[in-house]
Amino acid sequence: MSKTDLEAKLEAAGQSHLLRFYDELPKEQQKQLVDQINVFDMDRVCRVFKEYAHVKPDDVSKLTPITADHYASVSTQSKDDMDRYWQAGLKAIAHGEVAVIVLAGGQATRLGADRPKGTLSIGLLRERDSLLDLQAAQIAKLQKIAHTAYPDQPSIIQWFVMTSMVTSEPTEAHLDTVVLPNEGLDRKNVHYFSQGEMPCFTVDGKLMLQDKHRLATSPDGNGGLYRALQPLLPKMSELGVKYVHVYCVDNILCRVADPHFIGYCIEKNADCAAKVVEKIDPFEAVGIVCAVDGVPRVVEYSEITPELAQLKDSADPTKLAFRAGNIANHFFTVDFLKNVCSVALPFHPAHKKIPYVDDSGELINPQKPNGIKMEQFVFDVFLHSKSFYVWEVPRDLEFSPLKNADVAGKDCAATCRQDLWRVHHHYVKAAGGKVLPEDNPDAEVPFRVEIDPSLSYAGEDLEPLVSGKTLQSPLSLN
Ligand code: UD2
Repeated sequence: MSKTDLEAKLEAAGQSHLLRFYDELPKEQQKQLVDQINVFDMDRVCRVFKEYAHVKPDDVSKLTPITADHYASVSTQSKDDMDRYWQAGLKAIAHGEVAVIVLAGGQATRLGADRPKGTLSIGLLRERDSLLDLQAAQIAKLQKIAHTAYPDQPSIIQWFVMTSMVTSEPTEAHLDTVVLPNEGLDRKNVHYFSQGEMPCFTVDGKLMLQDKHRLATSPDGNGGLYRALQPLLPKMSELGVKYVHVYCVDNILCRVADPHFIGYCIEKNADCAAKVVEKIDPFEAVGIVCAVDGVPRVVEYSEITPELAQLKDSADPTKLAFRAGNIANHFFTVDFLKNVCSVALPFHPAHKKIPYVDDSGELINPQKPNGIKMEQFVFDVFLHSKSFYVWEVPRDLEFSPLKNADVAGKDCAATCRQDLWRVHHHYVKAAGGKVLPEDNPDAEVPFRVEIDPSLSYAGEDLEPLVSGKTLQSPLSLN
């Protein structure tokens, strides 16, 4: 596109300011700027801003909790139910019908790390202790469990890794050089793909420059999954995949390809499902899974009103009315994904601090939010579901996300470690073992107990190792 055509295009979109440094740029940078502007469909991104930048408050009068016939809690399932779900999930895994997608494109700004969350060492006893290491080890273990149960079946879980421009290189390098070779996964069953970017906007809708020759952009939200996944759906079908477990890279207690969850969804013939934990704190940073006129949706924590967040259940005032806490852990059938991957999802504005160059060309690092990022949310496809289900799990066993730096004191590497050690200590005790506390006064927690995923996926099969024994913390079972 010639410069004059570009000027006309930007003029029409009210974005001519993007070329204000153009004439002083070296040729190479002029080309970089033009190429980047051309990556975006200027009409689309400006239309997105106009339509979604100023969130209209939800009409919450019509919100209702998910009805009991589409909601199950692990705490109320019989052992037979759980075993039946486990077997159904394991059978699907054995037959190669289950894929997992890890959402790993987030910028992790709250964490302030210089590497993507999934690649960071969490500080566990285990030598390779990134979140992606643990997830790979779980996949390898589940494949082995499935193969033992169904020796004549492939028992391969295809792992799709969604990254973004900012996370793809370090994430893929970490997987290729450290994780896959050491956790026993075959690279050919791992598929990398990158989500899209969206430009950042000032509050009055002007695109921002982060350099004289570069637009300020951000990943387009975890709902960018669908646009990015669409080209991979034929491959998923060719591989025999029918069910997909989508999970966040940042939850250290995530049960990857959870056979209980998948088996429940298969038995209910769900096309779409959400794993939730009971929300206790009205202001916890989780969305709430609910419905409007019977149509499922999630109200995100960044968009819920204080009234709705604090509303008590009239049947039980000790509980929140809307307590199905979304943990961004979802089940989809491939058929459902084929239906929704081409659907235009809404965007959600996030007011953030966005570094930019001012009119003098100086880089400004703002101290308070100065711009808007436009993101799509992965759960905004729920309204297209014809058979939506919710599976509630115990928070203390399955949810401990890495969101913040340790200084925050919650949802950080320290709480992730402590929650994992607490859960694994619980597994050892449940299997009849006893662990003596650390005699080290400086120990972070009195019990550091780690069960390697290669030994046990979710605390099963530990009796032979620990029953009747007294073991000493720090304890690493592998
Ligand atoms: C997400 C959920 C929230 C709750 C919370 C629990 C959404 C929209 N919100 O909020 O309801 O479940 O998690 O921890 O799901 N990601 C991408 N690309 C992006 C942005 C995020 O892959 O463009 C990934 C990110 O790497 C992470 C996950 O999505 O694995 C959640 O992202 P987040 O931490 O930004 O979401 P959060 O905590 O605001």
